[in-house]
Amino acid sequence: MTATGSSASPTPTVAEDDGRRHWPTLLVVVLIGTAIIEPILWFVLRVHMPPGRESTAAKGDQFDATVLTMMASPVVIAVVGYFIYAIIVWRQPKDGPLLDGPPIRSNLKVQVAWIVITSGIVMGAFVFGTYELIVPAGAGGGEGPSPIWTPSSNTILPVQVIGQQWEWTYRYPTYGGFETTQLVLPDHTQIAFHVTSLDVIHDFWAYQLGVKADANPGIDNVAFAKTRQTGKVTVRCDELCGIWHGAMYNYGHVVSKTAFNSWAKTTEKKLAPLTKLLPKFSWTYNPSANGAGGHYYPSQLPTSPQQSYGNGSSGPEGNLPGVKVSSAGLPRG
Ligand SMILES: [Cu+2]
Repeated sequence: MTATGSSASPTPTVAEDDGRRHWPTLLVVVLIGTAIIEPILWFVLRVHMPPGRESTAAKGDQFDATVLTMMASPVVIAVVGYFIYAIIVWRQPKDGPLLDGPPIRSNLKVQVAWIVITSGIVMGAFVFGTYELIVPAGAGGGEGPSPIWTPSSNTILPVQVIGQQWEWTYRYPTYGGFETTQLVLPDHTQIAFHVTSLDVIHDFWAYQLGVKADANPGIDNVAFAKTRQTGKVTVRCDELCGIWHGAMYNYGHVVSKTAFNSWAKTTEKKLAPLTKLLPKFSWTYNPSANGAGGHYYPSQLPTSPQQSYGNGSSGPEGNLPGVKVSSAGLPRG
C-alpha cells in the first residue's frame, strides 16, 4: 500500500516473518472448535429444529437442516477463527512503523486447498441433497399429480385439501367424500394430501407435518407424510392469493387412530345430507363449470374457519351458513 496524493499517511513497512507456523495453529483451532460444536448441534439443536417431528416429512426436514448446519459450521468457525487469530497475532503495534503483510502473488498450497475443500463441500451438499430427495420417498413437497417417488406403505389415507379465497376445506374420499373445515388425521398413518384449488394459486403449508404443496386450480398436487405423534397442526396459505391471504389459516389435529375413526365415521354420518349436495368427489374441480363465476361458497368472507377439533359445532354447515342456501346450484364438478 502506498500513500497517494497529498495524503500524509506513511508507507507501510513489510512485517518481518516471525518464524511461527500459523497454519497448523489455525487448523488446530478449527478442529477443536468443530469437535466441540458438532456434537452440540447433533444432540442438542437437532431435536429443537423446526418444524418438529410430528411426521416423517417433518423429521426429514429437521434432519436435513441439522446436517446442513453441521456442514456449514466448520466453515463459519474457520472464518471467525481466522478473523480473531489475525486480530490477536497480527495486531498493529501501538508504537513503531505501520506494518503490512508480505505481498503474495500466488501460493500453490492455498490454491489447491481452496479448490479441494470448496469442491468437497459443494459435492457433499449435492450428493446429500440428491439422496434426501430420492431415497426417503414421500417428502411433503407436493410433487405434482403423479409423484415419481411414492411411499412403500400399503395403507395410505387420501385427504383432499381444497384451497379457495380465503379458506381451506378438506374432503375424505374414503369416508364418503364428506367435506369439512377440520383437518383431522390419524397417528402413525401414511397420508397422501391431494392439494387443489378452486380459484387462484394457494399453498397448503401444514407446518408441523413438514408439508408444503402448491394448490393450483385444475391440478391434483400430491404430498406425502406419515404422522408420527399426536398434536396440533398449523395450516397456513403460503402463496399470496388476494387481500385476505393473511387470514387464510386454520388448525388441524393428529389424533389416535381410534379417535380418528370415530370422528370420521360420525362426521360422515352427520354431514351425509350435505355431502349429497356437494359435487361428486373428484381430484380436481371446475368451479365455473356451472356458471358460478369461480365462486363455490357465498361471499360472506372475509372470515376464516376457526374452530377446534371436537367442539361439536364444526363442519361446513356450522361455519359456512350460506352453503345450505345456495346448495341447489352448487357449481363445482
Ligand atoms: Cu391462499
